[in-house]
Amino acid sequence: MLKFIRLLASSLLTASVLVASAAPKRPNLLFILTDDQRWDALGLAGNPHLKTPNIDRLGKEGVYFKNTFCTTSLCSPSRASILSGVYAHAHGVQDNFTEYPANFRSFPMQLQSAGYDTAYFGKWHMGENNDQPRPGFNWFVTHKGQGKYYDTEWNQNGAGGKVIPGYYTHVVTQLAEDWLKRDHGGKPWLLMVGHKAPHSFYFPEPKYSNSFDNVWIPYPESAFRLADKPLWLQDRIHTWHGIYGPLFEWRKNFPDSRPEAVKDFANMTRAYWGTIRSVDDSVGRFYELLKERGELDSTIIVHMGDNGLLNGEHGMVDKRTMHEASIRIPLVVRYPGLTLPTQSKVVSQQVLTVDMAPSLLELCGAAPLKDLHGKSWVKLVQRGDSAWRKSWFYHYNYEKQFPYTPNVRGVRTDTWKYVHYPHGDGKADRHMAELYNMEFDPDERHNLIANPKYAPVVKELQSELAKLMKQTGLTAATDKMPMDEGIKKELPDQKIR
Ligand SMILES: [Ca+2]
Repeated sequence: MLKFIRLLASSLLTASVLVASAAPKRPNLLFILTDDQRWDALGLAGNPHLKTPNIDRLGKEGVYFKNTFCTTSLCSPSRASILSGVYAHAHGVQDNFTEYPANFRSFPMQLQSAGYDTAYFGKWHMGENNDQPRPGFNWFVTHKGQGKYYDTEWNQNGAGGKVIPGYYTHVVTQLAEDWLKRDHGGKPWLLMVGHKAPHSFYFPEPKYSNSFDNVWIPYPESAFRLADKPLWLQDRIHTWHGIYGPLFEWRKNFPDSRPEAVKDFANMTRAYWGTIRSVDDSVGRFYELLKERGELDSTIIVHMGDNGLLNGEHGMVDKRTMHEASIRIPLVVRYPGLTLPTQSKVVSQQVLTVDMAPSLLELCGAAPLKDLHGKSWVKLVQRGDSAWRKSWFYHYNYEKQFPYTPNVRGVRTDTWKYVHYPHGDGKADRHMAELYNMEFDPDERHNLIANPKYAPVVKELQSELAKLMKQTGLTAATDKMPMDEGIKKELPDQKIR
């Protein structure tokens, strides 16, 4: 008996030592954010032409969230939602010219308070002409405005602007790597890298300039199926954000609806993909560096896009609308503390930009932020979550400077999407709404809104939309939006394109 007790005590001791030694050290976090990368501009998503082996590897050794969406498809609002975990009306960044509010909580601020060494490198894109350090980061390297694919003027931690020659993607990677190699004083670190790529105007580096020359790229079929769509889509087709417009300066003479004009569209798409190849190389560099440093498995690596991009779908380019290509984004996460590299996962549930802050804080063991609109997906990934969302709402506000998209309010469930376009005066909508069955019609070919058979579905979705908006504090009285001044032909100001 005594022997048994001794044995038991010794095995308990061994177990407790094991637990102690296995107590997880707080992970590092490398967050790679691309600008305007479509969900399918990714090998893992099945793109037949664009190969992204390094980003794919993160997904194959981690989690690929195949149905990830942004809640407002516009750079700054979406970035602010990723940082804060709340919708655009709550953080207040509702266009591309608004600064992230200085005292508004974010996951980097939370990690900094928890003792992380934090740094940001690259395109910040909240506050157009400000290249100064922002709260939440011990080291902050950025530039004014959009930055340039070549020879951007960088401001390193507020020291003043200085041009660093070279291709943006490689420069930002080098700067970030240099910081990563520093002594972090035994602290875990957060490194955020904000790429310019693949944002317009598209300039691939020379070695990728001709990668897709032999790929035939027609307008998508949906570009010409506008008969059952709201009329504003037809109005948009010849504008800055339409397929017959200037195509981010690929087309010098416009509008151009001749069949030959598709050549400009193809070249634009090839250049867009080309810029992503360099991003993929950068992801590979980070992976190798972490491996060399013995930090690969103690680092959460996130690769994510800030919003989607229409590439001819429904006759449109750019984003902002609630159509799939505009709202769906790539997201892969590699971290052995989440899933073992030998047991990769594909998550099909709908995940949102606002879920990132709570999820990452949970993985880092940091205090959660309060009153978030997003939800941590850690349980969903590890054990499944029967309470996971089956619906969410999307919103976008009409911009005077980019008058090519109306006000948008919509709801997406696992099966349906309903989108309507309020005028902004509180009165009845003047644009036709849209209704799609996402299960049978993922490409949104058939707008079912006019079919009386679906009237009960529409009613249900309208009430779901109101319910979801109310959960974030938006009601008919509080949901402020500008007046829809219509789709206009004029080009946006040269300085803000
Ligand atoms: Ca963007």
